[in-house]
Amino acid sequence: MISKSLKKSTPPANLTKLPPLSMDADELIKDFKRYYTYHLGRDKSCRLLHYAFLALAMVQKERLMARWRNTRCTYKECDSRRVHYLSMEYLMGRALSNAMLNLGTEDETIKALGQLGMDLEELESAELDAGLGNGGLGRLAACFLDSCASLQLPVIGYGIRYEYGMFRQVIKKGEQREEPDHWLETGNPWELERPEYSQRIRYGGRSEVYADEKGDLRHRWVESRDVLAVPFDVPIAGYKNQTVNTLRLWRAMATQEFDLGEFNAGLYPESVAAKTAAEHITMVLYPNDSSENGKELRLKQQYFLASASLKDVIRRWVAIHGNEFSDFAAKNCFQLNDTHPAFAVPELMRLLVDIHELEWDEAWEITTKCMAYTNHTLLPEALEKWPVRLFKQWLPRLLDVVYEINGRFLSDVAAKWPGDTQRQQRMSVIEEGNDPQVRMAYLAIIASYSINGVAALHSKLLVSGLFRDFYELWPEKFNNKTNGVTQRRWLAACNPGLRGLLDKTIGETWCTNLDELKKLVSHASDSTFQKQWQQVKRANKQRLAELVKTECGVIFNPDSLFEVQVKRMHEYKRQLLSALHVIHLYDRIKNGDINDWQPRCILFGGKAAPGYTMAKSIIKLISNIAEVINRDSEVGDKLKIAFLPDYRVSAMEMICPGTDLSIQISTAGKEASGTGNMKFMMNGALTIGTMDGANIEILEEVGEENFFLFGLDADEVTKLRPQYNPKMIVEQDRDLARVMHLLTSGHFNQFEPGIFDSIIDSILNPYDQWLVAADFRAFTQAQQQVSQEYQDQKNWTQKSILNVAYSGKFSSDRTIRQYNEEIWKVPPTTPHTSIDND
Ligand code: 26Q
Repeated sequence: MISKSLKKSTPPANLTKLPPLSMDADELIKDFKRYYTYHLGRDKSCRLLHYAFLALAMVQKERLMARWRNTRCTYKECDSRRVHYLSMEYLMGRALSNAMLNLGTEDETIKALGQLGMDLEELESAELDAGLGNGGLGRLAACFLDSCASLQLPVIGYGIRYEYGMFRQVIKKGEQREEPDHWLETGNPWELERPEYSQRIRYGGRSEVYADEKGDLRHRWVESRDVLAVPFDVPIAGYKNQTVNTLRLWRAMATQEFDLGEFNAGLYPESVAAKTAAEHITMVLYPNDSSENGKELRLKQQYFLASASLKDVIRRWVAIHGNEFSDFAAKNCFQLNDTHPAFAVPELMRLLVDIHELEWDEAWEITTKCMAYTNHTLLPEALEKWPVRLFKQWLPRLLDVVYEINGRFLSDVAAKWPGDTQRQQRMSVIEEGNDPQVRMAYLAIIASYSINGVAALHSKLLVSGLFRDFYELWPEKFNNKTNGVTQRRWLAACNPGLRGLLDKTIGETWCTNLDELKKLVSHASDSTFQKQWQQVKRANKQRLAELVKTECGVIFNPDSLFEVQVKRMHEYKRQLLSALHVIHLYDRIKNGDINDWQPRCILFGGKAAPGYTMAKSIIKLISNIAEVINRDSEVGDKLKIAFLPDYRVSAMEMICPGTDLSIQISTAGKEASGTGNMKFMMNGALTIGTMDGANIEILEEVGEENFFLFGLDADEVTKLRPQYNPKMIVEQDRDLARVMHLLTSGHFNQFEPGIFDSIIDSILNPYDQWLVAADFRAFTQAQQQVSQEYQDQKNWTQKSILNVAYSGKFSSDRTIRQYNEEIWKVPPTTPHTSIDND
């Protein structure tokens, strides 16, 4: 087995030197052929593109290896302070084009493939997306890793290697079907298995008190059923800078006891079943992007990530420092990507106190100096809670630790606010009731030295709302870090046309300093430059139209306005408001109200959590509306609607370069930040949006004249709620009344009676949390303004240029610099280039 065959040995001296490989086309060809023929065993007759992709990926990965190793060795040598980014999700998408961009091997690779008679784009499209995430939070983690490597920061990502990533969405008869995403089936050329660093993870059993040799009372976790965590490393290359950081993904495997204990007893099927159960832990990503409470397997996954990662860090620590932990917090920081990895708090306490025998106070001092927590939601119902009973069943010793943390914390609260028992109850980590719950956010807050939101408004609302009591106790812990996205993937790689124009106009430095885009301001009204800009956009729209044609069978005319709303399906994001507007446009066409009509192609896309009925109904509604509109010859090119199936990272790479208008219309105060909004802006789309999340900061950067702002703001939303009367709004708005009439008359569900009743009810319900009807009028007016402005192409192009020019703030490089300056404080470290030994 693994452990026996991997006993430590000294590698022969000539294996420890890793000279960098040549990046020339000729060498690339040689290596490509070698992989294709000798490793993969294919020949010319093999028409499967996938093997050619695999060979090319391995050629690139080989070229990352020396840098990867040098980076690791340098961090070790310098004993650098490090950041451990803990996240249940990494939405990496494809890696090939990114690796080539960052290595700087693009041109030579294109040359090499040309000589082999192959097309790079075609090979790139053979790569499956690594879809190990749901949406914003997972993609943010991926952008952050890119920025950390590009800024040469010693940051390691820890996550889970799900066998099945985010489900594939298929649309059948307008409805979402989920299909499993077995992304590893065809092999993952990027990962490197590291069984030598496996860890044991405990579950179940019980917590026991015993007296140690000195007679001191200690705790231990006994009779547990253990599972192995095996790391798989993925290289994260910085942009042309020698740094290659690591994303370490854990896979669950059965321990050897599974074999020994039960096999010997002759219980073959039972033991195989037990083995499978252990390996189930990392089988599948939970496909909901707001918490699904109380699922046992999810709890096991979260603890698996936290425990394996901490043990890995402590393993490395002990190898250098032995059992001396006084410097641990100075050298280590854990950034918790939401509360999903918050089991790290009691787990670190357990490891320090039970295993490494530190005093509680000392361990707590360390823990509270190295934990930092990022919150990503304002929806109170999305704050994670775990039933105490599940905690007790699977993590018995951790529950003791949580009670101890809470007890000590509550006595501090009592000391500060004597007699305020209500406050103690409000702030307790344990929510009392028939089925008491552990409030994970409170646990994370109590243990963290930094707590941040992800956009200015979000951070402000956190301290005045959800976390107010904690802000009163520790105002200094709370801060904001407005999200960003990496311009390497979201501009340079996905929009080669615009990249070329930018390089030619303002030079290439924007790739590492996005503020350089400001230099575009002086070109914004130059008509020659505008023409070039329009040509780039036009070609990107053409590409997008081809995608829509193949995926949806709908013809988009690139001369019309391309309006796009792609994101997870969620009521607060209000795809429904867009749908109502579409119905309104259709109604106008049918009524001949088409003076100065601006033709539009409207693209929707996004996955609904499999159990989220309302979100699924909205997909069905959009599909049915599209059916009716697209086949109506009277509508023709004036309006086209498509729902793109299986929205994912690689789809967005085609979508955002070809978009004119980005739809960002969440109910104010609900979208923590949004990051799609930033990708669209960076690619020259104008935004129609509410005062929510990072929209506010986009508006601030680009100016009101270059943004279509509409709707209630967060304060107005709060004030309106108690007196909200959607029926009256409908009655008093002729257009909305007609839209509602079309819906209620069954115009979009002629042979499917009643299927949209729940949607109609939700709009008319005075308790509609998302206030869809309230913003209809303002949205329609802002859209009318869009149509008018689009008709003046010179004016629109200028605004498009200015949107890109002012998008510098939304680089994740800026975000990461702020995390580093204000929270992490790790020095950038340049890898040595000629290290011999590990
Ligand atoms: C929790 C428990 C059990 C099962 C699932 C979950 C779960 C999984 C994913 C809860 C939440 C998520 C994802 C949340 C998310 O993506 N939030 C988004 O984060 C972005 C990055 O900060 C923001 O831009 C978005 O505004 C926010 O919605």
